Amino acid sequence: MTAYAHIETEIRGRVGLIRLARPKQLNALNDALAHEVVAALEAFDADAEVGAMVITGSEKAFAAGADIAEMQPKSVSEMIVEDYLGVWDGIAAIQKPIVAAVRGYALGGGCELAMMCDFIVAGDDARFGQPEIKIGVLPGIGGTQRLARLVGRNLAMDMVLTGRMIDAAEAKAAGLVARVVPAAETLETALAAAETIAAYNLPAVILAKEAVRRAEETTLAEGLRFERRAFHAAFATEGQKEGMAAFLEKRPPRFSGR
Ligand code: DAK
Repeated sequence: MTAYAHIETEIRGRVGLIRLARPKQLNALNDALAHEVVAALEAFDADAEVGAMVITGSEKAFAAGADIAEMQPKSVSEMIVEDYLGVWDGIAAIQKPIVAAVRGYALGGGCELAMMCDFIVAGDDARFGQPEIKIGVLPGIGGTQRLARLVGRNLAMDMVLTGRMIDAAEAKAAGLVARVVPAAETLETALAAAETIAAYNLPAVILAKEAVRRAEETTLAEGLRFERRAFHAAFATEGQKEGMAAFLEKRPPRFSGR
């Protein structure tokens, strides 16, 4: 497995696990770490032994945001020419589902990274925020767009304009996270969810992820048309025949991944 400097990766069962590993900086997202996370996701996406991924951080912080020390001296020309942190756009091209397991702080780019994942499992000690306004800027990798779509304009404006953090319970009530669990169970819950996903018919999983993602980007009519065609396409997979036959024969399915 590739050696990384700022993250740790491993495969557990059929799940590719990525742990952000800059604990002293509360997993602040520097440029090198961003490249490593996207490279690791791409490697897992291409690995037939992996069916889903989990991204996690430490107990204290999923990630406290982009690395302020790295960012502070940058000129606008550098930001534009380097496309600083633009590498995160690569997550949108990952086909297999990604679950975020969040404990502690998920702030700024950390909250944005969690939102780029397909769903969030939060420990009851998780705290989410977009505090960029406090350091003179604004969210830059989706914090104004994904947050507003997930929680609505009122709470998004509150968080983005005041920098207020919300706790796991408020995040759950607002629809930012899928599940809240006791803090110590966060990673195992996310891994179990990912393992469940990884056991299903992979082409159907990929189509299902893509169809739900469409809901954020298109009209209802277009989204429904896409869903219908994706549903039809599932009938070209071995997994559809196997899954339905297994149900009728009252036995567990054995999916081939094709
Ligand atoms: N960057 C760099 N270092 C950080 C950091 C960060 N975001 N957050 C924490 N650290 C470092 C601290 O400086 C400290 O380092 P030492 O002093 O030990 O050397 C260490 O981590 C421990 O932090 P604290 O001592 O502050 O710990 P506390 O428990 O007292 O406080 C905290 C925890 C999370 C409340 C606090 O650390 C904090 O407020 N951190 C900053 C949170 C923040 O403002 N996050 C947003 C960052 S801006 C872009 C797209 C996106 C972005 C940028 C560009 N483009 C497309 C171009 C995103 C921007 C952001 O995310």
